[in-house]
This record gives sequence, C-alpha cells and structure tokens, in this order.
Amino acid sequence: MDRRKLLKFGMLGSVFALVKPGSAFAEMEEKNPVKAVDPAKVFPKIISTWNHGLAANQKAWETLAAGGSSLDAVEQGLRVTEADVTNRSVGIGGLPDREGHVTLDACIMDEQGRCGSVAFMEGIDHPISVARKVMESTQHVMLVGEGAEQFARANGFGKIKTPVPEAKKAWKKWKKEQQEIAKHPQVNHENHDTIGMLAMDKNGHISGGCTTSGWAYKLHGRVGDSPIIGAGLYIDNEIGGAVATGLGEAIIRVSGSHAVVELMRQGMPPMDACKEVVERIIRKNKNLEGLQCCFLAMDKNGSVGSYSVYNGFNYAYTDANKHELLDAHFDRRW
Ligand code: SD4
Repeated sequence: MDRRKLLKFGMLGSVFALVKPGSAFAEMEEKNPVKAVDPAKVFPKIISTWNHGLAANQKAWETLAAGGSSLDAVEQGLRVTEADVTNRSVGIGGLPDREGHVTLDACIMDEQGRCGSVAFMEGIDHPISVARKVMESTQHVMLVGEGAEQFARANGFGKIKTPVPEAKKAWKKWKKEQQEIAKHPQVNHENHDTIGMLAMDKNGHISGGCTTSGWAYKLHGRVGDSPIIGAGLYIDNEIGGAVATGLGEAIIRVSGSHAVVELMRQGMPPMDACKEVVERIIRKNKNLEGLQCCFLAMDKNGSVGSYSVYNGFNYAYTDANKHELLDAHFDRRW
C-alpha cells in the first residue's frame, strides 16, 4: 500500500476508535446465550485468505467506515478480488476446468444465519453478489449451473468473457503438457488462491463469504468446498465464523468450517479449533502429498486464528491499528 493509502487507512481507523456501543449491541447481548462482547473493546476487524486479501480487506474496511454492515463489507471486499483479471483463482481471471470453461463458486452468510450460494456458474460477473441475491430474494440457499446463470441474468448481473487470454494460454499449455493434475493436485503452492473473508462490524456482528474459480483444470462439473455452507464457510454469530481454502474435497469430507465453529462453541480458541480440524483431515487421508487445506477463524471476542496442513498459507488481518499479512500455523513443511 502506498503512503497516501496508508494515511487514508489510518484515518478510517480513528473513525472506528470513536465508535460507541449502540442499541443493536444491547439487543444482541440480551438475546445472545453466549456473553456478547462490548464492541467498544472489539474494534471492527476483517480477516481474509492469502495476500490478495489485503486489497479486499481495504475495501471491506472502507465499507464498514462508510456505515456498511459486516455483510456489505464482505461482499464489497470480495468483489475486488473477483474483478482482478490477474488473479488466476478467483472471478474473471480464474483458470478454466479441463475443458476450457471457467466455472465460478461463491457463498455468503450473515449474522442472522442467512446464507446464499452459487456454484458451477459460468460467464457471470461477481458470483459473491449473485450469492447474496439468492440469499436475499429467494427462498433457496443454493443455485447451480445454468439455473444460477439464468437467475443472475434476470437480476441484471453483467456477463463476463472467460477465460481471459492469459488463463486460456495457461490452459492450452497445460493441455499440451498433459499434466495429471487430478492425480497430483497442486494447490496453494503459489501465494494466490480462493478468497474467504470474515468481517466483524462495530456491533460485533460477524458475516463471511468465499469465492473461487476452484481447482484449476478440474473435471467439468466439479464443485469444491467454497460454495458449500458448512464446508467452505460457516457463521454462527453467537460463536464466530470460519472459512477454508485448499483442496475442497478434503474440506467437504469433514464439513470443515462448520466443525471449526462447533469446536469454538465448545470453548476452543480459533487457532486450536482450526488445528483440530486440520488434524482430523490429516488422520483421514493416508496420502498427504499435495493435500493442502487451511482454515481461518474468528470468534465472538474478536480473536482470530488459522492453521494449515503445510506451511505457506497466509492471511490478511485488518483492524483499526493494523493492516498486515500474517502467516498461519501449520502441521508440516512441504
Ligand atoms: C476448491 N477450495 O475449489 C477451493 C479452491 C482452493 O486451492 O482453495 N483451491 O477446492
């Protein structure tokens, strides 16, 4: 971030430092079985996966500063990554499946436990916003494929042309080399991947979202953990939230993000809860070659933590005083 942006960021931070508890907090405290946290002590905060999370967090922070909810912050933040044509794992710039189609997955969940999701959606701008639209204007949670595309078009979402030329070039190269990616998944070696985000607003409300183009060169029709509520994302505003990145199949098998939240409900700090689920994945998979999975969690007190199978996973952390990239704890080295 350049100096001007940092300065702007610092000013936004001081806006939040002045925030006083509002009536929404009092109401939440009354209803909440777990002791609610005084938001005067827990500044708004945002965490998101990978280094692309820094730009997404910045937008999310600005959204909170402008009076947006944690849900608005998550949506606006994730849209930044989705619109980045240089990002090969999220949104418009994503890599295609083995047949050359870029199919996008996303989900969103708010502090009321409402959620929306789209999967296997092609050629539509901003899956995270389509997921929010599913949540807010239908009786359903999840729309997939052609149905999701039809819904998006009917609701005015723009079309995008995918793959972008660079992603198409990479796909052609892959085809030529006949790499057996399905046998040896190459996830998370590079520092860019799915983006998952958790945001807590000034009222202590937590929302989250997750958006991805999924596993590069996957089978046509494959859907990973990212759009699946409970696997790629889970929020329970009484407890906290969790998001996942990495090999979706392994994450789905343990209902990863839901498991993290349930462990926090039992009293585990976020990092320990993430670690326990990672260890569960390790126990259940004999062959860990290339099996990178990472969880990122935030509890109701604003504590955050993360844990991954292998080293190399990092996440963006933003509050009124900090805007930085942090390394996750891990079980083993590549
Ligand atoms: C998936 N979890 O589709 C996503 C993508 C990812 O490393 O994070 N890949 O499985």
